Amino acid sequence: MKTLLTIVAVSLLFSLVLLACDAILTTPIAEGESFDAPLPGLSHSQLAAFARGDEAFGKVFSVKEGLGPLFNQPSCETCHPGDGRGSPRTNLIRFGYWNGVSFDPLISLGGPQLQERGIPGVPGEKLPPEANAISPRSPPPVFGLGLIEAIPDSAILANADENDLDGDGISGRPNWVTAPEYIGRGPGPHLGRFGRKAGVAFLLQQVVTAYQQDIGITTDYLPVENEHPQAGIPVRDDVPDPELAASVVNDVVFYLRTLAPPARGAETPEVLQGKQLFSAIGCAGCHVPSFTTGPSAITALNNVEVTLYSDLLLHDMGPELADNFYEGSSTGTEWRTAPLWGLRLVKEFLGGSAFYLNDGRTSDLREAIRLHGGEAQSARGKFLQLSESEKLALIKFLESL
Ligand code: HEC
Ligand code: HEC
Ligand SMILES: [Ca+2]
Ligand SMILES: [Ca+2]
Ligand SMILES: [Ca+2]
Ligand SMILES: [Ca+2]
Repeated sequence: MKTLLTIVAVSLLFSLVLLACDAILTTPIAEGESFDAPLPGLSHSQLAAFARGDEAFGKVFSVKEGLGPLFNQPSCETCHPGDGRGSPRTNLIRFGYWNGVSFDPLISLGGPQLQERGIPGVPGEKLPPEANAISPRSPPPVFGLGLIEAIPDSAILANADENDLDGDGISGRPNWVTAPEYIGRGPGPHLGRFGRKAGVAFLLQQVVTAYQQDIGITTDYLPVENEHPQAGIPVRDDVPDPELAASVVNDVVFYLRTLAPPARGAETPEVLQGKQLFSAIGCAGCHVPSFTTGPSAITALNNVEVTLYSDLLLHDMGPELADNFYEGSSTGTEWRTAPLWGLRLVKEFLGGSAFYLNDGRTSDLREAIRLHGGEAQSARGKFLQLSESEKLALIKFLESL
C-alpha cells in the first residue's frame, strides 16, 4: 500500500514536472530572454558539452537509476526551473542547534540538510526537536556562475572591509571555507562564492553535493550515499555506487559554467534615474555593479565584464533575515549579497510569480528592500525616504537587470 502510494506520488510528480516544462515551452522565448543560452564564442565541442550538461541538468532520476535512499527532489531542474530560481515549494531546509555561543550541525540527527523524502521502504527525515536554527533556502538561479567563478579572489577581497575602517556602516567580509579532496586544490582556506552564505568555493563541489544530498545520487567524485541516522539502521538503495560517471558531472559543471546571464533590459530615462539613485543611496555598496574576470581557458570567460550586482561578500543583514545557521565562517545573521542580474525575467519562469530573499519569503521588491537591516540599515532608510516616483524609478531599474 505504501509502495503504491509512493508510485502514485512519484507519477504525480512526473506529470507536474511535465506540466512545468509545457508551461515554459508554450511561451515563445526571444533571444536574450532566456536563462538557457550559452555564452557567446563556444567551440563546437564546447557547445556539445553544454547540450549534454543541459540535458543532464533536466534528468529526472528513478529509483532504478539510484534515486535516494533519501532525497529532496528527483532532478536539478525541479528546484531550478528553466535554470531560474525556485519557488518556496522546492525550498530545502538546513538545520542545526545554536546555543548562543557555538553552532552544532546535528550530524547524528541527520543534519545539516533535511531530506524529507525516501524511496519506497525508507522513511523520510523529520526535523528533530533539538533543531533551533532552521534555515529554509530558496533555490537561486544558476546562470552566469562560470563568470562568478572566474572573478579573481583579489578583486573580491578588495571590497572587504571587515572592521568598517571607512565608516560607511558596511563591513563585508569573505566566507573562508574548506574544499573536499576531489577538488584537488588543497583543503584551503578558499574564498566561498556559491550558495546563499557563500559556503562553497567551487562549482564542481556544488554540483557533486547537490547530486549526493538533494537527489541521493552518488558519483565518481563522491561514491558514498548520504547517511540516514534517523532510521537507526543502515538504509540503502539497490544501485551500486557510484551511480553517475564523472563525465556526466563534468558536463553539468561545464553547462553551468557557460550558461549565460540574460541580456539587460532597455535603459529608459526612468531606468537611468533609478540606476543613479541605486548608487546614491548606497545600494551599490554591497550590490557592486561589475567585476572583470581573470584569465580563463574558455574565451567567453577570459577577461570579460561581469555585471552581477553583488560583491560576493557576507553581510550582517540584521535579526529580521537571520536564520541562526552557521556555514563556513559565516554567522547566523550573515548572507552573501544576492546578485541582482536576471531580476528582469524572474516572473517568466515561475508562471508570473517571483520570490525574493534567502527563503523566497516575499514576491514584492519593495518588501525585499524593507527587510534589509544590519549593515543595510542606512540604505534601506534612504530608500524609504525617497519620493514615490523615485522609488518607482529604482524598482524599474531593478526590473531592467
Ligand atoms: C531540493 C531543491 C534542489 C535541488 C534538487 C537542486 N538544488 Fe541547487 N540549490 C538549491 C538551493 C536551496 C540552493 C542554495 C543553497 C545554499 O544556500 O547553500 C542551491 C544552490 C545551487 C547552486 C549555487 C548557485 C549560487 O548562486 O551560488 C548551484 C550551482 C546549484 N544549486 C546546482 C544544482 C545542480 C547541478 C543540481 C542537480 C545535481 C541541483 N542544484 C539540485 C536547491 C536545489
Ligand atoms: C549591506 C549590504 C547591502 C546593501 C547596502 C543593500 N543590499 Fe540588497 N541584499 C544584500 C544581501 C546580503 C541580500 C540577500 C539577503 C537575503 O537573501 O536574505 C540582498 C538582497 C537584495 C534583494 C533580493 C534579491 C533576490 O534575488 O532575492 C534585492 C532586490 C536587493 N537586495 C536590493 C537592494 C537595494 C535596492 C538596496 C538599496 C536600497 C540594497 N539592496 C542594499 C545586501 C545589501
Ligand atoms: Ca543513490
Ligand atoms: Ca539529512
Ligand atoms: Ca565599510
Ligand atoms: Ca547506491
